[in-house]
Amino acid sequence: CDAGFAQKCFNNQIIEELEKLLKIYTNEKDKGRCIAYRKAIGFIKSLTFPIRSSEDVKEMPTIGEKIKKKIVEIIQTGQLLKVQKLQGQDKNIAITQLTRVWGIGPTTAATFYFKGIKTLDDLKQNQHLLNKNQQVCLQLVEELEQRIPRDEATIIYEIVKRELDDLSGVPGLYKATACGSYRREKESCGDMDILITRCDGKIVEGFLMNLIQRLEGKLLTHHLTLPKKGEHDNESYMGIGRISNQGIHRRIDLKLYPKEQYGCAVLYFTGSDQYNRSMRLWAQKIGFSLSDHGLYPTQRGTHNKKMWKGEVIACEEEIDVYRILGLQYKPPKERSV
Ligand code: DCP
Ligand code: MG
Ligand code: MN
Repeated sequence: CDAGFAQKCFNNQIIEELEKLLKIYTNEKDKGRCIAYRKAIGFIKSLTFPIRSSEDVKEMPTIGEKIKKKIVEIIQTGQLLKVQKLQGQDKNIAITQLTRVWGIGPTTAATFYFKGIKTLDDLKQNQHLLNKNQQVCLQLVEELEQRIPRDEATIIYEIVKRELDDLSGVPGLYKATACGSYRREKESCGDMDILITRCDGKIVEGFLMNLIQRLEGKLLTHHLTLPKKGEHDNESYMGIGRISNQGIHRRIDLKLYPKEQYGCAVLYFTGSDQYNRSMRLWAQKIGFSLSDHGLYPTQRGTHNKKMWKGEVIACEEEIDVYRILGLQYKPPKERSV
């Protein structure tokens, strides 16, 4: 589990091994197994004692017989033969290699594999099959897969805030929040997820694009996706940047939300994804739907199908979401499970 997280984790070895299987089933888009494994992993993470014998596993709810057997195998042998077998398959080895490149997902990786492209070197020989972004990210793959130390992440955040204030001319008119693992107070981050809103509620079209242009040369080095024109109340950017010419290239996401959606957006991008999943389920249970774009009252019919969706409930801050959902506020640091 996470260092620095209040709750101790007693079954790391079991969780790690099951997560390896989950990863493979995710690549294979095996939805049924993914759901079963995610549930089981979530349950085991919540345990406050170490699993030591098959007796401990027997009575566990929401875990099926097959996964129970796997857990016993991990306690007895420290690993899963199934993981060894699947990880060793030619196709899975290739997918693991190819998906190291940002912009190459498991599906694209599988089509490359069937063309005989199995390694990063193979990709370099076949650049013509890659789009511009994939080419850039292939070039920078070793840099982009290094985690960002917290101090450097803070510098990136400060650079964005400074340009934001300079651009708007009124300090404090715009607010920026560094979300993701950074906000969960991790020691290092995979990327930067920075959210922005305008505090007086006004919407200025093209604002994010102006910010991006100012950040060129100061931070940003490559653009992956620019905000779309006409996306006036919600603009989104993905790119790459570094804090100096000697620095390591980092993945940076910037997103602009209207202030009545900001609480939901910050909540969503703070994560973790597992935490979001449980929050969404709770919202559904009590008649709401929750996403990064807002909290809505809903009515659902059979198969949980949405029958009716009401007006968005303004949530400028995370605390508004917690209050409306009748939940106690949880500090970001405790949301990593
Ligand atoms: N998110 C989600 N579901 C996804 C992807 C993302 O709920 N499929 C949310 C939760 C994540 C947040 O967005 O915490 C940011 O996504 P990241 O992939 O950047 O994840 P983290 O910032 O949590 O971790 P990392 O340190 O790897 O960037
Ligand atoms: Mg992140
Ligand atoms: Mn991100």
